[in-house]
Amino acid sequence: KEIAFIFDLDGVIVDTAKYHFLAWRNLAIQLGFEFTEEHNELLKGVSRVKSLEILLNIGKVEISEEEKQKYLVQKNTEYLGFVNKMTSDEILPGVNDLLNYLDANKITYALGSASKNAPLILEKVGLYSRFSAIVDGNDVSKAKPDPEVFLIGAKKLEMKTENCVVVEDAIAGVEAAKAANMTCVGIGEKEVLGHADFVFGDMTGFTPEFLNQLIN
Ligand code: G16
Ligand code: MG
Repeated sequence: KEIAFIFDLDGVIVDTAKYHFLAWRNLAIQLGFEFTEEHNELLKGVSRVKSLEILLNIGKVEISEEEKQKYLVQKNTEYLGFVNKMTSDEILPGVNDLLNYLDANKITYALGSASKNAPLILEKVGLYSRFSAIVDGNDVSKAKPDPEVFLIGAKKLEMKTENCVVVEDAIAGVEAAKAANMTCVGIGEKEVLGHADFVFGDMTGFTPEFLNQLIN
């Protein structure tokens, strides 16, 4: 049957979570509290604005709207410093093989990311032109776990939702994919991404055997 893929970005194509972490942690230090890798888990797949809210909650810090805007710009500027140094070396293991397989089998794919920096990141790692469609944080009004990002992706690919396969590393993303009536492959731990239809530890889980099973 005809299928299409919709990929999340952070945690699936590249590991930008480590750069988000460094930038958020510096902001927390500046505001006088500790921000751990464990805290950072709460921000995965979550929008920038919502991430700041969660971070401020962790530090029990209350600030004005104006200051929030200032810190959002500051965090993103620092984050972009890391992004601008990214190269194709940062594409996660298994991704290139999978995209090559999809191209060879004429299976289209889109990006469905919460990040407003998604096009820049894809450009940096040399994958931008390979995607048939890109849906990012600038295109959606409702963040994951709302299915909007993946529904727009399916529309752009001109595919029925039930024929779309979403690849996601975040709980909110898996929920969004299932709410969109799509097949979901989780990348991470089974205990965490239990609602996904399949879960692999990393992107090398997409073996030719598994892909054949999905297509047929
Ligand atoms: C990514 C990250 C999130 C980040 C969000 C917004 O989402 O997982 O941690 O907060 O994008 O990023 P930005 O500040 O660049 O707009 P995804 O959906 O690609 O995993
Ligand atoms: Mg992600």
